[in-house]
Amino acid sequence: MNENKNLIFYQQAEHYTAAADISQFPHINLPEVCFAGRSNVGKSSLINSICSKRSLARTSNTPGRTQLIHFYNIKNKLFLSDLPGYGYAKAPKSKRFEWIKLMENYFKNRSNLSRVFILIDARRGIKNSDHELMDLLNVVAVNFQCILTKIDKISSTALREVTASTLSQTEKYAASFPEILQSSSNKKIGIDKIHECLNLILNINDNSKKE
Ligand SMILES: Nc1nc2c(ncn2[C@@H]2O[C@H](COP(=O)(O)OP(=O)(O)OP(=O)(O)O)[C@@H](O)[C@H]2O)c(=O)[nH]1
Ligand SMILES: [Mg+2]
Repeated sequence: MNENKNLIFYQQAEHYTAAADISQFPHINLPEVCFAGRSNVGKSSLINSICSKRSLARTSNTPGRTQLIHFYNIKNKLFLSDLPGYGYAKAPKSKRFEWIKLMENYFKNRSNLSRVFILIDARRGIKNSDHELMDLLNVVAVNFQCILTKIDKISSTALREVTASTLSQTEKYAASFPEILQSSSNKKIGIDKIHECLNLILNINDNSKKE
């Protein structure tokens, strides 16, 4: 698909439902990818950029804004899900426990999940809480790929360094993808590359249905 076709396709994303627990997860037989990461890393903004819709997913300056799992349906072909952020130091313990339970249920029960995108703030790099998620994904054998976000905020040298360090810290995980993506939702950088990754996931699923 060329980028124009991508834009037309991804723009047709619609909010499908939001889930506070496993009983509210939608039962669908479509490939799904999710966007995970620390609070405020830019998950909801990236979903808006991918779908070139300004306010499809709610974004905020306040960390921990997205507390439910939000599901987005793209033309009954692909689901995107926006996960609540983790690693917010001021979150009460009870909230953190709820988050862990929700995530475990999500990753263990979404058999249609094709890939987890773990968003990492390019200015900060990988944190312990990201490693905790990677450990969990490794155990449940769900593939993940890192996307460095907010790259408009750093120099090209710093971007090279954080990309290399992210790669070297994720290589040890069997479930990790060896390519680190980079994005800026503000400057619309890296979105076409993410479209191509999503298209590949769609094609793989289409072909496996034909076989
Ligand atoms: N400079 C810059 N700021 C960004 C970018 N992406 C997001 N932001 C800002 O970062 C803040 C958080 O963005 P969100 O998309 O709400 O982050 P989130 O990961 O969904 O946050 P939670 O739902 O709280 O976990 C907002 O103020 C955004 O405007 C980016 O690419 N560049
Ligand atoms: Mg959010």
